[in-house]
Amino acid sequence: MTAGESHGRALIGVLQGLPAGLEVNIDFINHQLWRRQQGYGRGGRMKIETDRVEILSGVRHGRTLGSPVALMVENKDFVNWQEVMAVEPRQIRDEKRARRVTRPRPGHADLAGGLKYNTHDLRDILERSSARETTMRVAIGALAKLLLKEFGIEIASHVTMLGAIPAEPIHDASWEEIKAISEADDSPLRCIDKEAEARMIALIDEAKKAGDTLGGIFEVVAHNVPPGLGSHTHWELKLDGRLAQAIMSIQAVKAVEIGAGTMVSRLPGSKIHDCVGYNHQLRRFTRASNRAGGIEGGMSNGEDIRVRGHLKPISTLRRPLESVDINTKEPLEAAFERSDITAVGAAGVIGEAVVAWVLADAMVEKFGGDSLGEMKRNFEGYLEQLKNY
Ligand code: EPS
Repeated sequence: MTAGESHGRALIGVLQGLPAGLEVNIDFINHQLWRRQQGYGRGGRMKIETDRVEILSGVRHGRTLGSPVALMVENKDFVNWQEVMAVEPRQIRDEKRARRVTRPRPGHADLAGGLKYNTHDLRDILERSSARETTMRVAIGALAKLLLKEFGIEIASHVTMLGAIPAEPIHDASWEEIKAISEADDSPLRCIDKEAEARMIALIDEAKKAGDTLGGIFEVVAHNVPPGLGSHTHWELKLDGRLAQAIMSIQAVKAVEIGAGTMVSRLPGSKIHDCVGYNHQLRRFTRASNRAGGIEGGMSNGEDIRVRGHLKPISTLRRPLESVDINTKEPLEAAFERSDITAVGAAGVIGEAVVAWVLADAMVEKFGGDSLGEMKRNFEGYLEQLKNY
């Protein structure tokens, strides 16, 4: 569960279900928060915020207790918004200082939310629909990553497209290449193809000049995932369905692909399915390719899980689009205060966090246990079962 408004006092998260005894490295969580704030094309807000997590419960002497973990990240910008975001009844008489929003941005939650929640100040909607909320999902995802690491599972991401500029090769990048670029903290967009990245940066600069915004595609890869997470037995247990929901829930994502994704409808079966082999030395099944993206029948199959999110351009444009004032119904340009040009670089880090959450959830579901030691015993027993299969 997460809570918090973009310019409110803080972002809050409560995470239930971690086993007791997991080592919690706060520097690791803060580093994930820092990674989310990077990426060429972010706006002025990122200069104000330096996100740092505070753990309020569920951890003692550096380890989880098995009780709910409560987390908080303060919004530094809150000091500039105390009146506008006050919990107390409205005190502001001056309409300008109240900073009401009445001109919905096409593409944003503003109008649909205003209609649904019956509010004539669209700030009531934008404050929570803002992608600022993903800060807490990254903090929680960092804890999920720490749990997964205990089982050798790693997660990385990279940018595969910005605007209409693709990185080559999109489908062939190896785990080692993706991990290296994902951990390259000085990389402006975490794109493996440096030539394409230079053109992406030039495109962002052009969009900035034009008062426009850009979308793109990020890919998240989970490595060393055991086969058998998720289940074919019921629709809501399917791992691909759970991952798709998690990725789609990231602000501005309009499409999700797994493995070969949209290619699967174009090619015959002989060109899509991953032929099965067996490595006698390692006592494990192998695949000649990974177009399934590590998932078959709603279950992990032991190959890398590869999932991509397609982002639309950010809906806050410095050169605003046509809209209508919700009170007067007169045509007026949409509202603009401040915006990023693109958040594709950050979205990959958020994608890692939500994938980590889904996988950690599936791991706890399969291997259970109140303590990390118990969960590990269950996991090792399962690995034995796989070897003897
Ligand atoms: C956002 C608008 C911008 C972004 C924000 C998401 O914030 P502001 O309105 O304060 O300029 O910077 O993203 C973050 C604050 C963040 O931490 O990612 C929006 O409307 O979604």
